[in-house]
Amino acid sequence: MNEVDLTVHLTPDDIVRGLRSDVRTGLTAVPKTLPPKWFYDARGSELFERITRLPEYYPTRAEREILAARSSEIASLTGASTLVELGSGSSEKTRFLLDALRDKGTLREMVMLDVSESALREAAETLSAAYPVSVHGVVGDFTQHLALLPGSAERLVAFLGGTIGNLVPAERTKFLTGVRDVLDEGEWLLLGTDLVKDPAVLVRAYDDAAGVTAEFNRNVLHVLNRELSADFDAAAFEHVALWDEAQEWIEMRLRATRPMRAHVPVVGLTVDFVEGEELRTEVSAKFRPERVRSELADAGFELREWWTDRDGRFGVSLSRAVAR
Ligand code: SAH
Ligand code: AVI
Repeated sequence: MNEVDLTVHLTPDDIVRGLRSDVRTGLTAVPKTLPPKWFYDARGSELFERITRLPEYYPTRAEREILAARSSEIASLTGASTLVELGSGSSEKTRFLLDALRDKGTLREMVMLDVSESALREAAETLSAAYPVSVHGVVGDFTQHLALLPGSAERLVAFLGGTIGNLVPAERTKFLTGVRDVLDEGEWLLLGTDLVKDPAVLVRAYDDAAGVTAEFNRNVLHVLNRELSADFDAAAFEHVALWDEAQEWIEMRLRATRPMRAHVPVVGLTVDFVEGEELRTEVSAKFRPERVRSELADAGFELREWWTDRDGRFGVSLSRAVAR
């Protein structure tokens, strides 16, 4: 096995500090909100992996179909020697890219960044055992730590799964500009984006019959209870997934089924919910191809290829960093 080196830009202390700050801001706001990155402790990462195998959750299968069909073309076009994956999770689909880059003979190193240390360690060890390249795992936040990523030209940054949709538009602009800033002209971005479609299909994907997404959603409250000694009664919140037609995003919320008071002693906060009150935990934006192209262009990327799965549910774009 090649060596796995792990760099930690988010220590457990940093994580608790960040969580405290987001809780203070989000749970005193009207309406209440929490950022989705707090879903992903070890249990949340496992629940997400279960989501990817649900019959209703098509994005993972659709993106896998595209990567299986196009990775060899991606390897030929980019000739990348460093593959950088952001929000890498299990990096399961990434193997198509790694296989193709290895077969081309260009691949030298893999850098993977995720906020979830457990998911990152497991994936880094698996990839390191399977590929003859150096694997660098970075525990970090892709909205904060892009400038600290290792890796040398020619780089291909992959941001898969549709995770860009979990950022609101202003965050997306900042994120894409941040990625552009760390790349040299001519380097590459491979971006997975879920596409606008029949709202019934979308809502089913975020409200599955087995209740796995509901458990994933409630997991954020378990994280608050553990990390901040809070006392949320997670079972008393019901999972809500709705389609926001105007914003073209799915919104996940947790709805209080009765009046509740929760304490978050670590931040000295008492949080009251009236019956039916909702806490927004995630947006998952769905895209039209023109929007992907224009957001990329605004950040300094030129779209070179656009692929969808056979059913047109999911899009993967390959774009190149250009002069700004
Ligand atoms: N790319 C994988 C996983 C998607 S799930 C796939 O396509 O299946 C989203 C991943 O992003 C999770 O592993 C989660 O831990 C990570 N993540 C979420 N917010 C993050 C952030 N702000 N910084 C870094 N990683 C983040
Ligand atoms: C990681 N991200 C792209 C997933 C999504 O579809 O927005 C997270 C998720 N939320 C509910 N199900 C899956």
